[in-house]
Amino acid sequence: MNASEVLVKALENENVEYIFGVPGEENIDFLEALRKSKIKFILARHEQGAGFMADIYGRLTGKAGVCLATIGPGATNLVTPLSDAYLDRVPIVAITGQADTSKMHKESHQHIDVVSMLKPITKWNTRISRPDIVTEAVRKAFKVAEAEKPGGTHLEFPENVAKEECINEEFFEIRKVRRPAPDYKAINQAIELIKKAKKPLILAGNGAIRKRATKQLRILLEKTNIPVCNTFMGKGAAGHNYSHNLFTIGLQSRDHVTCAIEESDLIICIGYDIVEYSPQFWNPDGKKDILHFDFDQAEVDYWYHPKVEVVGDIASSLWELNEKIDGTFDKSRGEYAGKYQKLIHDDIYEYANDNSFPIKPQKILNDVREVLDDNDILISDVGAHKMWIARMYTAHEPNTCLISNGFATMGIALPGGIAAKLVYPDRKILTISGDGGFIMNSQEIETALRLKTPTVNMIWSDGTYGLIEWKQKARFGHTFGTRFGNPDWVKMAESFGAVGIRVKKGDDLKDVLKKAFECNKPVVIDCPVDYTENIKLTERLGRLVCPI
Ligand SMILES: Cc1ncc(C[n+]2csc(CCOP(=O)(O)OP(=O)(O)O)c2C)c(N)n1
Repeated sequence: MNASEVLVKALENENVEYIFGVPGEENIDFLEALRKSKIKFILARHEQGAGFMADIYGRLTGKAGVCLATIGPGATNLVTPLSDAYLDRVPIVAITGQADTSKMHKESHQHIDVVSMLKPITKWNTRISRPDIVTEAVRKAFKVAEAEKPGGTHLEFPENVAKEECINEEFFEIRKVRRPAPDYKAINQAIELIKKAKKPLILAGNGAIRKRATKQLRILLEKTNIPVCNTFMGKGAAGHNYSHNLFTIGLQSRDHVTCAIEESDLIICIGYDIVEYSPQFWNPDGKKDILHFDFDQAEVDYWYHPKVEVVGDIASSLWELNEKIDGTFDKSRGEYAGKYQKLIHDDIYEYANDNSFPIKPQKILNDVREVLDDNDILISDVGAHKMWIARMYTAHEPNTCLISNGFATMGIALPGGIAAKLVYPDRKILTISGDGGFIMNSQEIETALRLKTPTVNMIWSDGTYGLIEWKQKARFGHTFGTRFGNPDWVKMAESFGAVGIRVKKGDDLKDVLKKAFECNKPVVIDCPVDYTENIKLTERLGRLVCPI
């Protein structure tokens, strides 16, 4: 076999199902080997689209999503998805072509130093400089990408190496590595802190929905009745019906859930990543008692200085905690959260029957929630709509509301939806984007059509970069540099061969959504949104007096 064939076999050995990518001259040997493989090559229309597909695949499966690009401009287009994987802790492996190794010491067509370029945004990367290191490099790329905390890795595959004969065709047996369990002293200290607290509160982050942590978290909640809130990326960690669920924290302004934090005397952070939402917002004087459960030690941060750190596999840590918490635990200590839960609940359903047009964000999300089942998947893009989705959309299960919130990149939703449909063909997949973010990767509508992945893609159209206007209005009282024109979304969808639907009335949306999911084709829904609600929310929350 040549090195390309060995690389493909090594990827098969890792149980890779899909490679998302855009080819180039420098990887035609690899493609030729891939042609004969059972791995499906998903041709994307932009490397960024391919990278985001790999990203959502990684989030949903816990297995590294694989993306492919060529030398130079192909590789640079992967910078955004790899950065997203880096800060959102998503396992992906990127493979890029490269010039002949005999040309790397001098100026050469399309050659830039891609390994150096991607180093700061990957957990590990290397050049496959000789055919006989392929199998080791591939095993390491997957092992590192999938280990906690997950992230991206990158393999550069120069075109001359790709054709060379390979003498090493030994493939690794994939062996599971157990994650370390926590130190028993740390668990005992954690129990002491929890027992002493009068008003404990759990903050569940991104790590609380990975590696089976959710199951143990839910047992803990049942045993203790401790109130829980989650970050954008921790949505679904606690069930919607949990009696002390305070839902999502993360809008930077004051909110009902931050009042609960203010009242609480112990914040139990589970898989919380400060990259997602700075502790400065919820612990402004740095005085809160914090208990940290995570795969890694806590970052050093003035506003996040835990009293105790329980470091190790989160599911094991919570399991140990659950084993040691007995029937004497006073379950009434969560009752203080009831008043906040009512306020949050009232907010979520305030406009459930509002038929005004353009439609209020709250009403859109009520309708979406009614149409989607518990296990269906909503993927959010980034913008004002993301803030509303995070605050108002109630997720019942982990990984059913996906939000890029560490890197927070626009353009992820539409390509991400395609990957979600490949992973879960029987679930309804809805993406919601702003009109700014949607157009950034709208070329992937063609990919969805070609693959026959019938996702429904809703655009909240307002002709502006809504989130930026929201921030400008709050800070300066006016807007600048944010307005743009839109194509006719319905005609655009139709020109691709997809279905385009425009929402025309406030009471139309539920039917439109139901019809869209029955089409069995990719659908684009143009939904005019009433973003006057944005600044109203900021002002209302600004006036909020905590009922402590
Ligand atoms: C790739 C990228 N570019 C720029 C930004 C900064 N940004 C964050 S939200 C936003 C506006 C999004 O506008 P739109 O997609 O129309 O959604 P809306 O806010 O109107 O809901 C911008 C420009 C970003 N997060 N990602």
